[in-house]
Amino acid sequence: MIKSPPQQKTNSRRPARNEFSFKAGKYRLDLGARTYIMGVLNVTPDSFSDGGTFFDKDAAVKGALEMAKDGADIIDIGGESTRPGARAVGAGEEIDRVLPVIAELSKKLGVPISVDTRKARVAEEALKAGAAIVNDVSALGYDPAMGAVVAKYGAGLILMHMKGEPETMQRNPSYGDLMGEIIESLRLSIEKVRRAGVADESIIVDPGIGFGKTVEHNLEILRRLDKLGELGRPVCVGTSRKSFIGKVLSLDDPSARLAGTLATCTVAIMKGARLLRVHDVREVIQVARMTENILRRG
Ligand code: HH2
Repeated sequence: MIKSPPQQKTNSRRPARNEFSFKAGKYRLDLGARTYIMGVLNVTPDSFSDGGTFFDKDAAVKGALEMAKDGADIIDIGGESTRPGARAVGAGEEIDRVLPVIAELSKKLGVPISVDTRKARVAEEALKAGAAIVNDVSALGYDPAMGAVVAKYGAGLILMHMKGEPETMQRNPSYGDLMGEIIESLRLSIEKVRRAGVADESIIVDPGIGFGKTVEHNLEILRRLDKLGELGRPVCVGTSRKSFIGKVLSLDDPSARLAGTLATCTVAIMKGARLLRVHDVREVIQVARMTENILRRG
């Protein structure tokens, strides 16, 4: 029988309990109680894993409702692929893709909707239509107006680290001190959004697996994820089906990377992650509950 797990004890500095409380619009999530799961829904023709699957509005709505039924705590909706080499999409086109889906889901879903965008205009339209969280993979690096929009709506904000731009970020990325540079960059982003009026309790940080990182960098981030505890905010991780898993396991097809994804999720939870961004909601929830039970009994 699954009982609710206690606090995990794996962060190098143990954050205070209120550091796990996440406020996003009308929602308050207690990320200290258990690992939260964010289902990925890309309303795009070209995302690396689910591209095309949810490009049709009805398919997207159905997919999101299924993920929620499977137990997803948040649905993350994106209208622009940020995979390496992806073509950038204009704000108008991105809005046309995500808005109808968010508008319909906000009436039907009982869990918060997150919009995966780097553009303040897209974020504002999504928040008006009922989204509660903005997932900015550029951590305000792309559009400095993002902080003010998030503050205006009292939304939640995921700040993700990315080195460079999606088009070129995988051309030989290098770091002197990988974790130190990620933490410093996220610290500056936190300061920026604070100045824009975003409350600390509405901020989550993410090391940005695969965004300007080699296979070795991604593996090291997972090994040393607990270092991010220094930032005093909950940590989100998105490893799901990503190419570093394909490279380690020699699997070209992203949908064949489930077992590898589950291994990365287990390690991420052990190293303090509070939110996992995944395609395979049902399977990852089982991994999360199992891992939490082991940690509690350890
Ligand atoms: N990864 C992707 C997109 N958004 N957001 C956060 N916070 N963390 C991540 O690791 C992350 C993210 C890339 O994956 P995906 O959306 O599945 O593919 P694509 O960018 O091709 O749409």
